[in-house]
Amino acid sequence: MLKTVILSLSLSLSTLFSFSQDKPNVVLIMVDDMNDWVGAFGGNQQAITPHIDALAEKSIIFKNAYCSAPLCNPSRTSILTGYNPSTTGVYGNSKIFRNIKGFENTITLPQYFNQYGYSTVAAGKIFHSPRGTGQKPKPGSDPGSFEIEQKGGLGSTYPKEDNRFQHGIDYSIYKEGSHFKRSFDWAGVDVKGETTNDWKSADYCAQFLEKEHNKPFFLACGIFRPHLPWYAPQKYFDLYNVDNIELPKTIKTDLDDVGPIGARSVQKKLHRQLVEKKKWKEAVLAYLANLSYADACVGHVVDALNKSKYNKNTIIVLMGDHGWHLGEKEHWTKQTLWEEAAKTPLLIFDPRNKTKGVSTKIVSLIDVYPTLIDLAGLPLKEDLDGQSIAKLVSNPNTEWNELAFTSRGNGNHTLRNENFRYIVYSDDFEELYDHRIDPMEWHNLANDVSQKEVLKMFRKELKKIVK
Ligand SMILES: [Ca+2]
Ligand SMILES: [Ca+2]
Repeated sequence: MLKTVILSLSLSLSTLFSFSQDKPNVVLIMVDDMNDWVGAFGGNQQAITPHIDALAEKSIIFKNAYCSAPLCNPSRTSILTGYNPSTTGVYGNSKIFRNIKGFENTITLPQYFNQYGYSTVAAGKIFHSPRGTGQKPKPGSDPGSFEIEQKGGLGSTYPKEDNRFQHGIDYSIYKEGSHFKRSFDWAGVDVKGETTNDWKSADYCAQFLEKEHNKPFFLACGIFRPHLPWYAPQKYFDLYNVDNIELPKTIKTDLDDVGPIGARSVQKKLHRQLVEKKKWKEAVLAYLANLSYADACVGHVVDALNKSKYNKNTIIVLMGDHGWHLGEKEHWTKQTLWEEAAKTPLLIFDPRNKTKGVSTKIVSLIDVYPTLIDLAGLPLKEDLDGQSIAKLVSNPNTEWNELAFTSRGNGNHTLRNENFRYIVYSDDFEELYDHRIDPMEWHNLANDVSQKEVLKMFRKELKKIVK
C-alpha cells in the first residue's frame, strides 16, 4: 500500500516536474490571402471549411483580428518582426527589412524562439519574397530566420513538376482555366490533391510531427491558396454550385463618399469586367473552392498533430495575412483600408488551457509575436509594437479596449475599435464608419457633426502611434 502511494506520488511529481521543464511547441499556420469567409469566422455562410471549423471548436477564435498592412510583405514583415510598417518603413512588397538602417539585426519571431532552445522549421510561404527594383529574388526573404526551410524558391515551395500551381510564373493552365484574365484566373484542376504544392507543404509539416524531436519546436506552415491564381483540385470546385452562389452585399453609391486615394485603390475596371462577363459568381465560387482546398491542407497538419505525441503540449496559431475584397466597394483583391481587406481570421489553440470560445475584442496580427512569447513562458521582448493577448486566450471576454492599426503606404492609416473604423489618407481625407449599424462600411460619417468627439479621439490615438 505504502509502496503504491510512494510510487504514484513520485510518478505525479515526475509528471509535474517534466511538465514544468517542457516548453510548449508552437505550430504556426499562415494561409495566404484568407479573409473571414471561413465557417467559424462567419464572414460567408457558404464557406465549406470543416477542418478549420473543427479546430476553432476547441480554440479561442478572434473574430475581430486585423492585419498591420493589407498586403503580403508588409503584413508578414510586421507579424514576424513584431514592428508596425510605420516603425520599419516596410509598406510595400519591394522592401526587405534587413536592408533598412536600424533593422539589420532584427530578431524575428522564429529567431527569438531559437534563442531559447527551440528548433525552428518552415514549409511554404511564411516570409514574403520581395522582388523590388534592384533586389534579386531570394529563397525566402529572410534566410536564416528558420534553421530549416523546405526547399523551394520565392520563399515557398514550387517544385518544377508542379508548374501549373506556380505563383505568377507559369500560367499554362490559363488555356483551360476561366479565360477571364491571365493574372486573375481560376480553374478546377484534374490532379490528385497530394501532388499539389500546398499539400506538399502541409505534408512536410505532418511528417515532421510524426517524428521524434528532442527539443521543443517552432514549426511554421505556409499555405499559398486562396492566393491567386485560383487553381485547386477539381473536387473543391465541385463542393459548390454556381447557381447557388450568393454575392457580397453592395450598394451602387458606395464609392460616392470615399476619399480620392481610397477611390483610386479600387479595381473598378476589373469589377466591371467581371460583372459584364457574368463572372462574379464564378469568381466567388473559385475563391471559396480555393479556401476549401486550403482548409484541407490545414486539416492535414492538424490531424497529424492530433495523432502525435505532441498533441497535449503544442500551441496552434492559425491566421491569414490580410483580408480580400470580392466585389465589395467594386473592389477585388486587397490593398485597401476597409474592413474586407483589413480583417482576417486569427485562432489560438493552447491545449494546456481548457477555455474555448469566441472573442470579439479588437486584436491585431502584430500581437502574435508577443502573445506566443507569453504563452511559451519566454522572457518579454520589450521593443515590440504589439502586445500579448494571452489574457484573452484565458478569458475571451476579459476587459480589453485596444485599437487595431492598419497602414497602406506611408500616410494612409486606419484604426478600428469595437464600434468604429476611422481612416485617414495622406491628403487628410477622413472616413468614419459605425459598425454597430453599418457593418459593410457604406456610410462615411466623417462629416457628421454628431461624430466630432469620436473623430477627435481617433486623431489623438493615431498621433500616439504614428509620430
Ligand atoms: Ca497575402
Ligand atoms: Ca460609401
